Amino acid sequence: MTAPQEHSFADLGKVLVIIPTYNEAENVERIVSRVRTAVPEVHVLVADDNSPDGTGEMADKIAAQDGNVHVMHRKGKEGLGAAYLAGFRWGIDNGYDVLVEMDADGSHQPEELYRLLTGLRGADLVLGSRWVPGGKVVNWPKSRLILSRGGSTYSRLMLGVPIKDVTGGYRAFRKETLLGLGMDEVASAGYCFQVDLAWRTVKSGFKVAEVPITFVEREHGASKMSRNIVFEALWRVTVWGAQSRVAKLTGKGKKK
Ligand SMILES: Nc1nc2c(ncn2[C@@H]2O[C@H](COP(=O)(O)OP(=O)(O)OP(=O)(O)O)[C@@H](O)[C@H]2O)c(=O)[nH]1
Ligand SMILES: [Mg+2]
Repeated sequence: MTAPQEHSFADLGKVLVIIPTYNEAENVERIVSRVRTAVPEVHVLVADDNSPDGTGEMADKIAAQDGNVHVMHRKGKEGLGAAYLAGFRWGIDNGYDVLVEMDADGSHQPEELYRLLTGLRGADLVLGSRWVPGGKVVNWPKSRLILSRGGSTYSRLMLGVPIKDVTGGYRAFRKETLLGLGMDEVASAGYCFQVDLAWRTVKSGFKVAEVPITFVEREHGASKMSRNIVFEALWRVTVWGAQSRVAKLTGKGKKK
């Protein structure tokens, strides 16, 4: 599926797709080229955490050939959330109006980016969603499906956010949304990062839309997901949900 040629997103301003990488040498060239082909007007920022497998140098070579591709070299592995936050700041400082989150491993298909950008015309944040009608997951074992759906449902109920896929990581933000949600206080570790960003967006009164995506499990390279990341996310969501209930009961509206 490719974006029909008549699609232009100039009305949204300058769009930056941020791709965090850690040991994605097998994927980085392909993902950047797919993005640039699918929606040629968007720019790409690869945010690499000094990957030992040379992903950062590969990204430099791509950037040397294509002026619309940029690379951020970070000191070491600090997690995907920290890389995104640094990428958002770089993008905003460099005049981008729309900041997109996309994994390097092909799970988020660049050919569906036009759906997110189209959705952003009527929203402040658009989530690529696996769990709305038309959304799908390809190549996941049942255990992973249950974990992901369960995690999303649990977060939705605990936090009271009206979002079906609250843990997903294929997203498009308007710059104003990021500036308005208090980026400096976002929990940047693991899956909490995505949940926290979505929750803050809703609480700040911004409009969130979900568009269906087909999520494809990674084919190359190793996953960075671990049991600890999942448990940490569940724990934090539980604490946030409890805190926000207590705050409501005691009349203090805000989460710490
Ligand atoms: N810069 C940076 N990127 C990271 C870090 N951890 C993960 N990433 C990137 O974040 C994206 C998502 O990581 P994945 O390992 O695919 O995590 P996942 O999608 O939950 O796990 P799988 O389903 O097994 O692929 C990929 O592009 C990773 O390279 C990190 O510490 N720093
Ligand atoms: Mg992945």
